[in-house]
Amino acid sequence: MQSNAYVDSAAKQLIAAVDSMLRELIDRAGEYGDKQQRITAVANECRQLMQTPPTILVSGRMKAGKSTLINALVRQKIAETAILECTNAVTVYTKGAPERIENVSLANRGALHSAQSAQGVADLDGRVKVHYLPSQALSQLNFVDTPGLGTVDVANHQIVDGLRELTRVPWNQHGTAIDGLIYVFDSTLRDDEIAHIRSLGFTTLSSVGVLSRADDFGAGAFGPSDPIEAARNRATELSDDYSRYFSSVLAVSGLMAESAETGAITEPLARVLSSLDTVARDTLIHELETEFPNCVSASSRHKLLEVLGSYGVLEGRNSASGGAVQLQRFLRQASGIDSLAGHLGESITFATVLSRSSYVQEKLKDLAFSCDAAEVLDYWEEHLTAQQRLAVTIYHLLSQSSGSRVSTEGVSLAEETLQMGAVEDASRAAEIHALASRKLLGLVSPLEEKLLGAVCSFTELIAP
Ligand SMILES: Nc1nc2c(ncn2[C@@H]2O[C@H](COP(=O)(O)OP(=O)(O)OP(=O)(O)O)[C@@H](O)[C@H]2O)c(=O)[nH]1
Ligand SMILES: [Mg+2]
Repeated sequence: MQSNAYVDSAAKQLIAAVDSMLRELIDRAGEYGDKQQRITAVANECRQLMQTPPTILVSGRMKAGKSTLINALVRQKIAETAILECTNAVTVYTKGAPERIENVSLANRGALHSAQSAQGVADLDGRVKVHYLPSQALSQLNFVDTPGLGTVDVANHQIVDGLRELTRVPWNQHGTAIDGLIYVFDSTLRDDEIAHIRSLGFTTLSSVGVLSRADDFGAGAFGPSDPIEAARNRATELSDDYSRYFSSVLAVSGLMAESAETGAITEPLARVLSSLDTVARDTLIHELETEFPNCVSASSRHKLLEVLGSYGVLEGRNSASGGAVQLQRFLRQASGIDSLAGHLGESITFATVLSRSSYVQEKLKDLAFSCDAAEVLDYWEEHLTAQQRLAVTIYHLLSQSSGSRVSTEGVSLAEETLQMGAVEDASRAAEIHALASRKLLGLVSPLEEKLLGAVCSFTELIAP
């Protein structure tokens, strides 16, 4: 895995390089006579796109904990959550003031590939909203909440079916489509979930799996072993098992993170919890299972379980004696939300920047052709480093590879190359280089040949 600093700066450097290229293009657009306006418009649109935070779709089976997770990530209780099925629209959460909710009409947006996709998008009309709110957390990422898979509600089922079209349609005036996926699940993926994930069409690099309800994993909080630790171990195994779908699988307790991040941990709550610190564990487990316990009032028991879950009550007692701040710190740390936020901010953001850079490059090619201005392509060469250009090329080829023309091994080599990025892991780069070169010899598909060729050039830069 890459070091945090690298990916962060790699994404920033790539944005800066593409931006300086676009600015030069705008400055010199006058040289293209009557094409000036067109070139300027395209370059401005691309600049806007590069600056827009990535938009991440949150999907998963009904009641998997999607809305709870969004609240935790946005640090505000904005999405409705409940024990019964409750999300029945697609809502994009994005930064904006004043706070408001707008309906999006999708019918006229973007080029749709077929009558079938037009129908899919039409079915979503009136069920997609954008919720603008002045939240600091939303300056880094936008989130999209969705109804769950496996619903028997016909309208919700139609929405989930339509998501595969939605991911390709721009939802805002900047032409931004959905960039990445958080898939929320609580044990293993079933066949319909795998088919759904594939249909959404994201590359592995842009997708992360969340093993949710980590606080309730396995035998749960009352069981013999720590559920969060067990969930983390399981997530590590699943990262390998599901490497075809996700860049990583992370164990998260959405409930504990939501409570920690949205102001639910008050001093009175911490005080009640800390009063339980001296109660023996077995006694407390028994008390929590009865509706009218002896050690706290029935309403306090209800409130504690609602906000903290059983694990939070049992394991948070000790921290609670240090007050609300310490309890909140414990919950956040145990919830695993920081690892997820880190992954979104690094890997998925980097993948988004690569994907958008690739879009900009395609736009330049269009301009070069339609404005008879082949020189604009030189700007790309001049402003981006060889490493940046190769990374964009690999990403571009990868995004074309979802089909059978490239072997899964070819795809995973390319993805690993990008993930490794230029952490300058020379020995790993040399290994991948050797593998890719060997594979190149026996190739039949032109796309795979290009992909592995790019991997070879990229790894050569890292490990000459
Ligand atoms: N113990 C525990 N409960 C959770 C966790 N995440 C969510 N829940 C609870 O599970 C229930 C469903 O959570 P939601 O966030 O509404 O789930 P959802 O996937 O958005 O549900 P739908 O939108 O109806 O498909 C709520 O009562 C949450 O409090 C978690 O990490 N641990
Ligand atoms: Mg929901």
